[in-house]
This record gives sequence, structure tokens and C-alpha cells, in this order.
Amino acid sequence: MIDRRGFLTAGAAVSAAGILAACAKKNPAKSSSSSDKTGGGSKQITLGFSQVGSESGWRAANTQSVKEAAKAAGINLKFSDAQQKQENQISAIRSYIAQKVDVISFSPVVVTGWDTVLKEAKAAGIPVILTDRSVETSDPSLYVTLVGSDFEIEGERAAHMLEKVLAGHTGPVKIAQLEGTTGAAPAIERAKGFAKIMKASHPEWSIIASQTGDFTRAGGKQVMAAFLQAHSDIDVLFSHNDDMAIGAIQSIQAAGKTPGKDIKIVSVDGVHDGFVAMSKGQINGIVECNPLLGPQLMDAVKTVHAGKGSTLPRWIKTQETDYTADQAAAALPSRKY
Ligand code: GYE
Repeated sequence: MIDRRGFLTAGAAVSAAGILAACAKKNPAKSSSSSDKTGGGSKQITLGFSQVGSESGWRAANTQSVKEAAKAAGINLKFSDAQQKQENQISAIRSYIAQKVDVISFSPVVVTGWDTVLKEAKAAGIPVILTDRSVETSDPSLYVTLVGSDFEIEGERAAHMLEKVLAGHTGPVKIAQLEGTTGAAPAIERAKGFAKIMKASHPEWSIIASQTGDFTRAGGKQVMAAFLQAHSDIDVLFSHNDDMAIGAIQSIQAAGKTPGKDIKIVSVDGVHDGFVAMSKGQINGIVECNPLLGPQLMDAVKTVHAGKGSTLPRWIKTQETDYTADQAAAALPSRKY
């Protein structure tokens, strides 16, 4: 029995090998050109990828990275944008199952509600790799690995960033929080990590307002305007991404306050426009969340397709850094997204 986390039986592996051998005999020229493409000596891999949407600069960079990395790896990519709707992702995954793609990958918009469709993929023998965001499932065999960031650690890093930003400040600190999409892993875990450090070390900090801005600029702008109406005493904005912070900056200015001074801002991502706002002093610190997951994802796809999924770690994490406003201008030209 081949251990591919239950995705492939020995019989299926043997018959797949048989088909490949037959193809190679029938058409050696074709087989060698496709082996050049994949670099793996087998037929071209088809990957069905369901993206969350196009809600942010992070997402745009992530989409580009996935497309470019698939091309570079010689992987045939079927791509669909779910416009932040879980039902669209579920239909995309079902359509990839019907098309019999080799591997399915998706960035789940929210954490819950995936078991049924993941079981369908498993029953069809198609391995699933999660990217960017995680799911909650009672059956760990429903996906092979997750390629993405540790969002709880990002929340902790955001709290430590705020400690730096507030250095020298004494007295109570009133914080407004712009949350990401409700039910999404980065929204849940960034809030959790931040709250953990706050609870452990900062009795003087309090979150006086917290609401979702859905990771979009328009959402950040609208929710921050409402926060400012309800609270005249906000000292800090913790935004779960740069785009919402950029939207919020407009509302802070419209309320006659100076972003970065009257209201200190810490956000997550590190996209180009976030760095521009930080170099103007409007954002005080950014916790980087790397969207360039394409190359690691394609490596994982090849490994899984080669039947070696069980050799992969359950979570393939990404490398990230933190930036304060004084580092922004110097870092901007070398930013890749
Ligand atoms: O921080 C945000 C995007 O899931 C890490 O989604 C991603 C988040 C990212 O919309 O900008």
C-alpha cells in the first residue's frame, strides 16, 4: 500500500505508472518534451487553483506569484477567482474534480464548511494542498499540507510592533481594530495573537472598537469613519491588513486628524502602497505577510504528484520581517510586491 495520506491506492499508482509507460512507448518525442517542462520526467501536471478573490494588494501579488510559478514549473494551471464567496470556491473545486485535475489547491476564504467538498476530492483520488489560509476539519487526511504564514504569530508581532511605536508613551492606550473577513483564518488568528500579548503584558491597552472591514480599502474607510464618529479618543489603529489601513487613513484625515501622529497605525502585509503610506509617516509599523507563495506551492504540488506527499511537513511556513516607518523609504525600492 502506498502511503499518500490515503489519496492513492497501490492499484491506482500501478495503473498510472502503466499508462505513463505506454505513453512513453507510443510517443517518445512527446514524452521527452513534456518531461523537459515538468522537470520531473512525467506528463505535465494539471493544477486546479481556487483563489479567494481580488480584495487586496496582497491578493494581487499572491495571484501573480501563483501564475508565474506555475508557468516556470511547467505546470498547467486552471485558475478561478471566487470573489470572496465560499460557494464559488466550492463550485470551483467541484469543477476541478469533474475535470480530473491532478492536484487541487485553494486559499479558503473562511475556516469552516469544507469537509463535504474535501471528502469528494479525496474520494476522487485528487490530493488537496491548502495555500495561504487554513481550514478547520476533524479529518486531517483531507488535505496534504498548508503553504502559508503563521497568522497568530503575525498578531503577536503586531503587538510587539506597537510596543516599539509607543516607546516612551505612558498611560492608557485606546485601540481600534479593523478585522479581516469574518471567519477567515488571518482575521481570527491575528486578533488572537495580538490579544494574547496585550493580555500578558499590557494592562494599559484596551480595544475600544473592533469590526470587520473585509480586508478591503472601502471596508477600512467606512468602518474607520464609524469608529471615529463613536469614539473621539482613539490612540491606535491595529488593522489586519494594509489596504484597510489605507482606507482608514482617508477617514482619519476627513475627521481632521493626522494618521501616524494623532492616531498611530500598525498593520499587516507590507504591500507596496502600505510601504508608500509608511514612508509618509501615515502608517507607523508593518508586520510583513509574504504573498509570494507560488514557488513553494509548485514544489509541494510536484512532490504530492510524485506520490511523496507524506514526506512534506503539515505546514510549510514562509519567511517574514517587520518594518518601522523609519525603515520604509530605504526598503521601498527593493520591495517585490
Ligand atoms: O493579509 C489580506 C488578504 O489571507 C494572508 O488576505 C491573507 C490576507 C491578507 O486579503 O490582505
